[in-house]
Amino acid sequence: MSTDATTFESNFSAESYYATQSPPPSLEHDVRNVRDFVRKHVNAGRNVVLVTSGGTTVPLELNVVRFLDNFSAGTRGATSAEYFLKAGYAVIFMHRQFSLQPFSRHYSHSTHPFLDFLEIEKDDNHSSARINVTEKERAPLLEVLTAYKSAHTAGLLHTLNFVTVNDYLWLLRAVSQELAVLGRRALYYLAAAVSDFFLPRQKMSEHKIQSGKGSLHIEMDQVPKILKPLVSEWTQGQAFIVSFKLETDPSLLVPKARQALARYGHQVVIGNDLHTRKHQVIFVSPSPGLDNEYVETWVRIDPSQDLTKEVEEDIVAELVHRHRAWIETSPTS
Ligand code: PAZ
Repeated sequence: MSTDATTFESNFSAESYYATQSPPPSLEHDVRNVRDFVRKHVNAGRNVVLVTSGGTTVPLELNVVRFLDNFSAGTRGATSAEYFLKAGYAVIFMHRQFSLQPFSRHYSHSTHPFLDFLEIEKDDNHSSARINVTEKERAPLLEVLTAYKSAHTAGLLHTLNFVTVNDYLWLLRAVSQELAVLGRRALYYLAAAVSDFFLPRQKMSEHKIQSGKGSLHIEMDQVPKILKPLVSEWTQGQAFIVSFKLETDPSLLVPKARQALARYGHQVVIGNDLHTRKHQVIFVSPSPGLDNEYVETWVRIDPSQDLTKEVEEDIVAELVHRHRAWIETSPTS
């Protein structure tokens, strides 16, 4: 570990985080592209959603060999992005590099490899060959491909990627500053699984941590709670903000969601349990006009009834409805 580790201030506010941790090298370039995307959709009068998706890593070394990671595959974010596009939103899809993406998620290399549904048709003298899609796969592929091409042709989907929790924090702040021009028409759908702990660069070993000295002790710092400045400073209380809360003990979902709403003052926390997250979630939101009162609504699907139904379809439909109401209650609308 570096020598100034003992003297380094380690209780991070959002402000001290950004003052001491370095931005990713691609930040300026990413922000310019987001600005162009946002400008185009502001001019078109379209609502824009920022979907964050996938897990962040926590590097243990500056020349990174080892890092901590989490389970998230990015299914929630990638699936939801498709439903937001269907609902007419322009989507900024900010995702963990190599995690699932809208449209291509249907052809994941591990669960549905595309080579398995292509077939080779040789001509009679075997001098040339054509590639066909198998009969069974043709209709679903056509549907996915049509939606994909139409989103891209219309410039409705912009993707950005992150790897580390540091990349994520810098990108989120920068993107939110670009989205501020949308006021109430911006929706935040924060489905990424973001690490709660990290190792500040001032405490990291420059080179690969060496073995041979017995067990390894690493003390991590808490990642600052950036929902607070996101809600009150970066979006100035205008945007409709939805955060997710994952737990493995289902009895914690509602109290933790309420606590987050009371602390950060945003609109919705969607609670989900690790094992049932693909079939049910709970929406927790402040009760209108009543301090410290909350409304809880379950959104559930029954996979035994319909294997193709995705819970994200109902989550997004409910949020689109709430976001519309939020825009309509604007003092200037
Ligand atoms: O990416 P995935 O579909 O495998 O999982 C989605 C999820 C559980 C990461 C997401 O729904 C969520 O709860 N995100 C926030 C996690 C948290 O920081 O509590």
